[in-house]
Amino acid sequence: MFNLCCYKSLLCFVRNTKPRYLSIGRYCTQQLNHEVDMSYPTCGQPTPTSHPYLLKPGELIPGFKVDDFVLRRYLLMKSIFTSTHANSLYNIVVIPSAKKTYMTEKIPYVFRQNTDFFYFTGCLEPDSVLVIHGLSDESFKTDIFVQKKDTKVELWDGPRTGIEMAPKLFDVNNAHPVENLSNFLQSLSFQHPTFCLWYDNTSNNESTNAVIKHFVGQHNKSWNVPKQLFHQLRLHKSENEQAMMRETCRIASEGFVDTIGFSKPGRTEHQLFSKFDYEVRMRGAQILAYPPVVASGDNANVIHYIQNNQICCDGDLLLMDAGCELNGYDSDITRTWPINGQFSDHQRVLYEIVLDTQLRLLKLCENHPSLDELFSAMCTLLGSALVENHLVTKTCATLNNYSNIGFKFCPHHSSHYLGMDVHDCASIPRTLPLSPGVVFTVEPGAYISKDCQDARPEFRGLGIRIEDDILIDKSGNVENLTANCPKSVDEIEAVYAMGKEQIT
Ligand SMILES: [Mn+2]
Repeated sequence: MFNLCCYKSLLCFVRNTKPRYLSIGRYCTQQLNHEVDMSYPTCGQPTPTSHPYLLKPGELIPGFKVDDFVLRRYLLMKSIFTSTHANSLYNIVVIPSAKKTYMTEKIPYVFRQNTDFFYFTGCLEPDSVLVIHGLSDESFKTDIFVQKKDTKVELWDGPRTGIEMAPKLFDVNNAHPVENLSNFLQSLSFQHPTFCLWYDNTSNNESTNAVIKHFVGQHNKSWNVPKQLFHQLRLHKSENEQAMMRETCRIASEGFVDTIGFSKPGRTEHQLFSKFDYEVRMRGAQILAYPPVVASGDNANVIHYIQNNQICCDGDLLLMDAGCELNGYDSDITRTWPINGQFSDHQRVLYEIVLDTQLRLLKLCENHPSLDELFSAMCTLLGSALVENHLVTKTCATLNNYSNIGFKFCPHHSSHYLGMDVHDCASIPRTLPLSPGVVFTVEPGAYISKDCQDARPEFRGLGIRIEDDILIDKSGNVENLTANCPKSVDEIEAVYAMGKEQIT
């Protein structure tokens, strides 16, 4: 059989060199293994058979076996039956996938699976629906609704898993064509007239929304929204998830090292965006976790600046907030560095204030505060440091307390949960004390726009944020997942200088 690997070996033979294995650039050293489990035909997503370089035997998603998803469904049903105390009711949970969306006629946006659907199935296909239903957490059934095989469509869009393979691939009881969802729900309701429906109607899957609306209309019922139950499960990361969080954070940290080294006056913000994007993808990330903020000079004072269309000038700082998504898990890092590689005196003063605040917040994490408590600590710490270092005008310092001053100069929260979504588990309040398995960000900033009247003139036009991703491990210890991303003034200046040596 002739394939790329054989072709490479042939070339090596001709050139009398040692064979080099097909790799993702210089970053992937994993050899292709052709002795693979042939038990899966082509499916709608990578399998150990079709993509042995991505998936180990038995994995459904890199790093996760199908059992991980079965366990999550069990835990969901357990929390549903516990939450309702309704053991006599027949509970039906419907979770739709994301829909394909289009930029313009026939031109799709990059598909991203609905996070909850992905968490409970490991299925990467659009137009699918998961239904879990039963009388107790000991006896429930799982049905998945997927797109039927269709040779004509698959010729354009690539293979689908189909009805026949789906039960085996996702380890569910049955699979059905997605068109049968409505009839399936009807027949469940005839068998179990006292059913209780769980559905999150905030998804963009309009066809499933319509089926559910019609269904509850017919039965004159409403539904319960299970979002918070989903998020309670997703909030605490399993050991496998923690391992994936470490990886996504490692990749993004390395992307920052390369981007800092690549930056110099005259490069555009967009070029630095591209450098980061390139470096994380070369290391295996599928996409960026969000549109990065690459903000030079005063642009850093626009918190969600994503235009990224300015030239970086000598003497300015650059604030970059970027992260990647690896097998469904997101990193979220911010670093600020001088575009010419050397902090000026004023830049250094403000930078050290933000860094000192961030280090103090990381230390506080050892007491497992809530994210809101971290935020209020940030406001006070930052406000007092800005006043004590005389960055704030006298008028502003007399009229406000430390906490108000901190909030004036950093109008965003210090922290959010992090995981499969960047702002993960958004329905979970930030008032809960941190606990093992939770991942979150610590990201104080100080923003002094060029028009700011509350700061001394020499500090105007500076915007700084420093953001790390933190895990509370199973023993309750604080693990900084982005510890390898340069942060101190010395580290940043050294990484910048090292980058210049490498560029020829
Ligand atoms: Mn963040």
